[in-house]
Amino acid sequence: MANPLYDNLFGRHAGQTAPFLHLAEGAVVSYDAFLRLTARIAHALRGAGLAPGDRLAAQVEKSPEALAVYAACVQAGIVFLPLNTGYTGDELGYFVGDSGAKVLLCDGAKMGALQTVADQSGAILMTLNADGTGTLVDAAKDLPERFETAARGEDDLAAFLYTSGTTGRSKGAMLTQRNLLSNAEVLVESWRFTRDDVLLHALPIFHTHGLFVATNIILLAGGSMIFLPKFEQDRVIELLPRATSMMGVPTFYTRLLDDPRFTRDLVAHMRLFTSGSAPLLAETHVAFEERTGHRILERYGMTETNMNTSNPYEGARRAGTVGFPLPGVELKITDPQTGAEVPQGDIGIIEVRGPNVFAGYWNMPEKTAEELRANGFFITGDLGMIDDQGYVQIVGRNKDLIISGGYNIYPKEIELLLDEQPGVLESAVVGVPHPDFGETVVGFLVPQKGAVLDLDGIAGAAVKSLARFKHPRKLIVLEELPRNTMGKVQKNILRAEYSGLFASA
Ligand code: MCA
Ligand code: AMP
Repeated sequence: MANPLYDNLFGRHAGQTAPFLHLAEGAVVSYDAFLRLTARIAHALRGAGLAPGDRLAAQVEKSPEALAVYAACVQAGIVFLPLNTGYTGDELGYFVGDSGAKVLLCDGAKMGALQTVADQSGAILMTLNADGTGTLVDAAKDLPERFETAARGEDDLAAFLYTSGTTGRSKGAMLTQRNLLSNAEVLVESWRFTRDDVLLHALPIFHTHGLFVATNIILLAGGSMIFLPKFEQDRVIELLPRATSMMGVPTFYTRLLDDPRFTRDLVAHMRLFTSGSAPLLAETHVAFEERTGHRILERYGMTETNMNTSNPYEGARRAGTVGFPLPGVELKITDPQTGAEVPQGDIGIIEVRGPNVFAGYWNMPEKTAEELRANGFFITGDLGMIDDQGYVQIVGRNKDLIISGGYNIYPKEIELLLDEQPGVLESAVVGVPHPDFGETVVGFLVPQKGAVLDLDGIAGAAVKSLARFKHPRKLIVLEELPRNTMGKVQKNILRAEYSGLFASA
């Protein structure tokens, strides 16, 4: 029976002994071994009561088994919901409850803390540890190595990815099989991936970039990945000579450029470096070319839309631009007030339409209607323009969003927490430039009249509730927040005034 995503990414490799994953110390997982593991896990998930359309939430470290859980979900028709390993129990409780996940898969070390989260939403708790052990793998151990692939159509849901919202409530972006497959097909073609490619994979696999862009491309092309648990500079430098291609967020490239071992010779054989998830500074692009002779290929995407635009594989990769709309993707720039298309060269909101664009936000029809027009165009919230040669440039954001090391942070979520703290009258959270993470979080606090703020206590409250990457790296007390005549907080003034805070961090 048909299941387009499984059949095209996974099923077609059945029986193939070619390498899929290269692990530490020379270990290799072949396609065949990976698919047999996948089938066993699919049986175990079915045995745990998961039927097609049910959700599985996973907060697990990167491992071949974790990737096989994704594959098993696709094969069994289960909606895969990967979660950042940094999320706290509080954050997780929302995702599991909102999505109605039937299974919460977590690291064994977190079991104690997460049992309550699972119980509160009636989910079954299963474990998968970084070393590939755990109750899920135990349950899968003796199960059959063939699984009858669940029949799914292109409009069926394959994954939920939660993205934070401007109101502080995260939204589950519903991604269909068509969204994922069409984008992978276009990217394989556009970036010329083949079975000869060996991708150095150092991204996390709980986001679009590492899971769908990197992994789905390699699966479709039949290539292999050097599968690192995370971006670890020494390992990356050591293994680059064995790779043909690498995908990264800008922080990967600035860190590599800071390393004298990262030389032209080291990467002379490489075919492709791509960058995305956050703006790549033009100066990084230029420095990278001067050092290596390679021009990084920058592309632009979103959780809700997968990849939208890309610089060309052949042709000029222009620093400071994200290239052209990908084949099948329509892109226009519109006036934020009227929604009308603006003349070429003018700045406005980037809107996109195509098979890559998601099916809406889970259980949030109003939010979906606000951002996804009836005519199929998605309002990205990014500000951009199309230059005279057709290249798209992102010039800013019409949404209050901070991107730190490729992770999105919505200030509202942090402000809500800061506002609740003893003695705080109000707060504002902004992103300021950071040499390593691109941007980082700074919290401004206005005390209630006569109150003296306990900044350590406030920082502690953030630690308890929010993932580490969202913690304000600095809390600053102000007498009042700058406001315009309409009373709106002028975050641009705070950003400008404190832009040098981490200049030499
Ligand atoms: C780790 N920390 C961070 C971040 N990562 N803080 C802020 N921002 C971050 N991104 C914390 C750590 O917990 C640690 O805390 C401290 O900062 C320094 O850690 P360090 O060891 O330097 O960090 P790291 O573990 O090396 O991680 C940095 C990283 C990682 C390699 C840049 O964040 C990463 O892999 N980012 C990629 C994100 C990504 O894949 N985004 C794609 C989203 P402490 O000091 O307390 O220990 S998908 C997307 O955006 C769209 C669709 C797209 O277009 O792709
Ligand atoms: P996410 O919600 O994690 O999928 O992040 C999507 C956001 O990341 C986009 O709306 C952009 O603001 C930003 N983004 C992704 N790629 C780029 C890029 N190449 N340049 C600038 N911003 C980017």
